[in-house]
Amino acid sequence: MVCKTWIDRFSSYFVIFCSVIIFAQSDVPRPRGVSLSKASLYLPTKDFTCFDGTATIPFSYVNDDYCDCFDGSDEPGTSACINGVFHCTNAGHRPQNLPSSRVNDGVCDCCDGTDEYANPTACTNICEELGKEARAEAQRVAELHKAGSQLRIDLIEKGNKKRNEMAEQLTQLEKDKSEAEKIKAEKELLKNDLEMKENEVLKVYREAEELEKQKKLDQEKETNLKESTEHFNRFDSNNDGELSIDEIKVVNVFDRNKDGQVDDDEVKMFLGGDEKVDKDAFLSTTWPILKPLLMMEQGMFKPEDAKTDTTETEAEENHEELDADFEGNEEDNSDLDLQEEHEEDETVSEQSKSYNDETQKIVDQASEARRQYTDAERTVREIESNIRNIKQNLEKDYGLEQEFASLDGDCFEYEDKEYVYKLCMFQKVTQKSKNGGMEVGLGNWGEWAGPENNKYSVMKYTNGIACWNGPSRTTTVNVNCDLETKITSVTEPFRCEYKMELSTPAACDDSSTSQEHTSHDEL
Ligand code: MAN
Repeated sequence: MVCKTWIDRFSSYFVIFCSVIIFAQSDVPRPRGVSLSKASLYLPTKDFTCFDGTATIPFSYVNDDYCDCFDGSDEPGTSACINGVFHCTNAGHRPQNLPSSRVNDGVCDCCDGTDEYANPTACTNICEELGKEARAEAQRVAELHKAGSQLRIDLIEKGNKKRNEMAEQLTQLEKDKSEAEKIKAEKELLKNDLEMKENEVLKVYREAEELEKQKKLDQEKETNLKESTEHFNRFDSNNDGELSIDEIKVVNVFDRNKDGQVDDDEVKMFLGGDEKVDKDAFLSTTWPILKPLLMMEQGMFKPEDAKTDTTETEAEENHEELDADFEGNEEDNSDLDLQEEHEEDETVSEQSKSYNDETQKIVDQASEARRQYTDAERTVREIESNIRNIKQNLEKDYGLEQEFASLDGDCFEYEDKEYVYKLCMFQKVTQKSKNGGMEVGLGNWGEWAGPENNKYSVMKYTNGIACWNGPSRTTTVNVNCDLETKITSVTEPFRCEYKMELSTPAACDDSSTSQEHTSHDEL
């Protein structure tokens, strides 16, 4: 409770004289700053009780320029309370409630000038003029809504038609789906049956193929063993069953740094760091490394990355070097022979895949059954996807009377100096720079977000492309009544938060404007 002293009270007498007892110009007498609806709470014949119920004071304390009530209700006509509310009647225009701090502050806030009563000449009453303008504007809006609501009815009709069609399509698709599923099941049975037969007839081919493969592997192993033993024996010049560094040094391929001689270190690298290698270790460890090097030297094998680097001349030179290193070089051509042999083998095995007439017939039938099954499966998937889309659309909120339904998918563009914006109704909003570059998503259809009494006046598009170092972009679309559907402005009031004004007859509603009018009392 505000503490009041007699001195304070005394200092306010002058103001009491001018403002407390003065009654507002209106049919119903009430203290200054009090609205018609609250007049009954200020009765001069009774003590005044603060609105919050915390105190009851003599009526003479009302508007005495001293704040007695916590809620400021005892000072509606002065600026004594920081939370006081001053009401101006504004006869001829709209009434207004102001923070009472604006009372007698030298600024005319109310069109009737009553907030500046301490200086009666400061403000001119312009309520009639403003009221006239406001009424003309209200009239224009009402007429617009009236004309637009005719178009809105058309949109409602279109919307309902579209939804009915979608519902019919859905029924048809459900039927198609069960038909397609039946076909799919039949095709699956047929496919399984033919695949079983195919498996049966191909078994003998597969087994032959396996055998062939195994035979080839065994042959390769044997050739490799023969080849590696031959090389080992050739290098083992003292026939002691071990290859020493000196014995191996004659093999020029070990000269990895190409300085014209094979160093001990270069050889050791191939011997896994040892001074010598016995036959077993040579076969299992050294030979697998050595063989590709030999082949490379002979120009029969090149690693992927070296293929483009090695010129023919180099390969020839290397070959010659290698020839000089060994005696009995004819035997070294065995690698080349082996490769040619291998190629022929492959051709033979490919050819062996051609089946006899009876088998080929079954393979063809199974392939056809597989193709038909895949088609049937795809058809079911496509129908299911159409059903999902239609269901999604049918669940969308297109307004109280489906007035927005026919606009779903319609796109509208708006250009400013820098960007072209595109709104695709109930889908997405995008932005494209006029200087080129990718389209930027400013949000996907989210929900209606207007106030409780006007839900369909605001659309929200959310989860657009993330803002650099920030949240994802969002767009708020304010939906206004007009005779044509178009975007009238786009702004970005905060970074990556876009605001669009969309006008459309779908938002023209006769009843909403009449509601608006009746909500302003005391005009
Ligand atoms: C782009 C546009 C702008 C946005 C910035 C944020 O330039 O999408 O609208 O403000 O990115 O970095």
